[in-house]
Amino acid sequence: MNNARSHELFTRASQLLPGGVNSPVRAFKSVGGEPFFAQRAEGAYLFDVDGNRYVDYVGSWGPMIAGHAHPQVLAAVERTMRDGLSFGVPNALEVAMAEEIVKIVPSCAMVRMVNSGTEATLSAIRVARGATGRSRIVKFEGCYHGHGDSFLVKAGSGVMTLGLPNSPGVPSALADLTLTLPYNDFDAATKLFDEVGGEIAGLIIEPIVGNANCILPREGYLQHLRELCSKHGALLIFDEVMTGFRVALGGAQALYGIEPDLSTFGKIIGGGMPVGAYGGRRDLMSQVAPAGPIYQAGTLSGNPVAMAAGLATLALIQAPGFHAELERRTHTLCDGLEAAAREAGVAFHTTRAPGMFGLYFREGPVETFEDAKASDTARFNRFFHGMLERGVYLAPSAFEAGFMSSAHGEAEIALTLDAARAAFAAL
Ligand code: KE4
Repeated sequence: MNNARSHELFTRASQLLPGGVNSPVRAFKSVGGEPFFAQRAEGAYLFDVDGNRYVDYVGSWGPMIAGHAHPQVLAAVERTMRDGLSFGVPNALEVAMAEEIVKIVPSCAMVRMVNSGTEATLSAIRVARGATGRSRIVKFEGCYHGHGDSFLVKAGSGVMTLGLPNSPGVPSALADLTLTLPYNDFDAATKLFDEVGGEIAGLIIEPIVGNANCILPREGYLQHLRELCSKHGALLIFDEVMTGFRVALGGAQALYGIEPDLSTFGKIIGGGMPVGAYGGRRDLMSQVAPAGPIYQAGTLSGNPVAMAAGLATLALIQAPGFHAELERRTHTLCDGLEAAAREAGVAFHTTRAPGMFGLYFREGPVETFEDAKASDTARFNRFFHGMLERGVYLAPSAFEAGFMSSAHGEAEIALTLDAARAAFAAL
C-alpha cells in the first residue's frame, strides 16, 4: 500500500505537533506503524492522501452516524455559514438545538452547549459538586470522560480506592477526590457508598463502556447505581458523549430505562463540528451561570455552524427505523466477523450495542475491564493492520469501540467480511 504522502506529512507533523497529532489515539502508537492522513471522506469511506480507500469503522470517533459528508449536513452548514461563522450573541439555532435535546432526552429539562465532550463532563461534575456541596466523585476503571484533571485518575490502592494521578500535571490533592470502582461490580459499589456515600457529589459512568473496548452493563447494574446514588444523595451522571443518540435515539438511558440526574453529550450533536453539551434536572441546571452561581462559559459555545451540522444530523437519525436498522447492521457485521474467526480457528468475541461494537481476541463473555484486558492485543494489532491493508479501518487500539453508520450498507459489510476472512487466516 502506497503511503508516501502520509509518511511525508507525518514526518513534518512529528516536528510540530506532540506525537504528530492533535489527539493521541490518532498516532497509531498502540497498534504500531504510522497513521494515514485523510484527504476526504464520504459515506462509509475515508480516502487518504495517497489515494487509498477504507471502509471507516471509526467515523471520527462517533459523530458520523449518518456517514461522512452527508449532503443534508453539508447543505445545512453551507446555508448557515453564509450568514456568519460566529456571533458571540445568542442565535436561534442554539434554541433549536436545546429544544431537540430536551425533546429527545426527557431527563434533560435544561441543557448548556459547550465545545467538546471534555468540557461537558468537567462542567457536569462542577454542577454536581456545586449543587451538593460535596467534593468526591466516583468514576470507573476503564471509563474515559475526556481529559479533565478529575478524570485522569487511576484506581488507587486500599479499600477506598483513592484516586492516583495517571497523568503528570494532575495534583494528587485533586486526584484524591476521585474514587474509582470496577465496572459491573455490584458489591464494590455498595461497599464504597456504605463507607463514604455521604461525601459523594456525583458518580459518572459511561452507561455502555466505549473506551475500554466495548463493555455492556450487566442486567440491573445501572439501576443498582441509580438506587445507590438516590439513597446517599449523590448525583448520577451518565456520560453519553459516545452512546447518546447512537445506541437509541434517547441514548443508553432510553435503552435501559434509567433516569440520570445529569447527562453529558458530544459527537453526534455536532455532526462532525466541535460540540458538547451537558444537561439534566431543572433544579440543578438552573444553578449554572448566569442563572445561578456555578460558573461555566465558552466563546464558541452554541456556534451556529456547529448547531446547524448537529441539527441536520439529529434530523437524519430521527427517520423512522433508523436505529433499528443500525442495530441490525451492527449484528450482521459482528456475526460475520465471529463466523470468519471460527473458520480460521481464531479465538474471537464481539460485544454489540446498536451502532457500536467491541472486538476481542479471546473467548467471551467480556463483562469487566479485567476481561477486556485479557484479550490478545498483539493479535488485535496484527488483525488491525491486516484489515487496513485490505481497505478496512478499525479503531487503532484494542481498547476502543467500533462505530457503524447508516452509510455502512451490504456492500461495505461484504467487503469488510472478505477482508476479515483473509486477515484472520493470515494471523
Ligand atoms: P472530547 O473532549 O474528545 O470531545 O470528548 C471526551 C469524551 C468524553 N466522554 C466519552 C464517553 C468519550 O468517549 C469521549 C471521547 N472519546 C474518544 C474516543 N475514545 C475521542 C477520541 C480522541 O480522544 O481523539
